Amino acid sequence: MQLIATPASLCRKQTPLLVLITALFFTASARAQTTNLALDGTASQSSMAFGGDASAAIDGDTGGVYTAGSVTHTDDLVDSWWQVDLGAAYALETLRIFNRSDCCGARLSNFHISVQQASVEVFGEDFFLGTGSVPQGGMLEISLPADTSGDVVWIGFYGLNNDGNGYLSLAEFEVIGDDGDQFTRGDADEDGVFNISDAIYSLAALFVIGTTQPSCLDSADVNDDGVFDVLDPTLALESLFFAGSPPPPAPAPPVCGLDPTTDSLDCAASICP
Ligand SMILES: [Ca+2]
Ligand SMILES: [Ca+2]
Ligand SMILES: [Ca+2]
Repeated sequence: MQLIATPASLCRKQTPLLVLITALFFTASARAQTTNLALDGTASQSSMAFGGDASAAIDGDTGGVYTAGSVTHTDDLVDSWWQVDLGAAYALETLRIFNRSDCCGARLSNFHISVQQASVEVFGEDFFLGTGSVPQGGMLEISLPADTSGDVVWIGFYGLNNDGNGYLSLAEFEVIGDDGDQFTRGDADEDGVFNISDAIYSLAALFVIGTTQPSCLDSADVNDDGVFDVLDPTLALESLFFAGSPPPPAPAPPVCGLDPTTDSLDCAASICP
């Protein structure tokens, strides 16, 4: 958490207006916790040969020596594919694909990567079409566009690989994304209800130096702009008391769910009731 505040010694001499101006710049942010979500997913592939189960790419071991037992292997068929189902939609940031290291590096080529949300592709890109490959023993890292949210990540050949066969092997496939803490947007005081107490709690956290900060800045970030500041309790009050004002963005009260955007705020833990 990064806090920006005027030293208390200066505050003592400030007029109320100056205190207010200072408080407008009193914001909090924290790096979102990301993790390899694939480790808790379910892997599958188009076929299997030589005992190379699909789950070998999500066992947390990037070792690429096939006989060590942590590398996948399809049969020699066209359009071989592998995928991991994350079990729910998560905000995703990075994919890392590790090639086997003991041989056959050229096989990991001529493929498409797809991130899907409810069976619809939300990100897709081709790699090494017709030439080149992920280096043998090497890794391909793909930075996903901001706000990519998906529940399935898929890799598959266009027919055959650049080595002229259908063998698809992965030493490991990492899907780096938000760790999946769940919260209700606006419920800054984490009591399970979105009401005026949340606005009061946020105003105190922002303006009264020394007050405990929200443990879930995502829930306090009412407008989901990635910053916790005076706009958030203001919009909370609008949403609560002005007819026609829009509800907070997802997960909007009373829903408790995942943050669909990859901002820099985070929860210390899930705060669902
Ligand atoms: Ca592995
Ligand atoms: Ca509340
Ligand atoms: Ca905000």
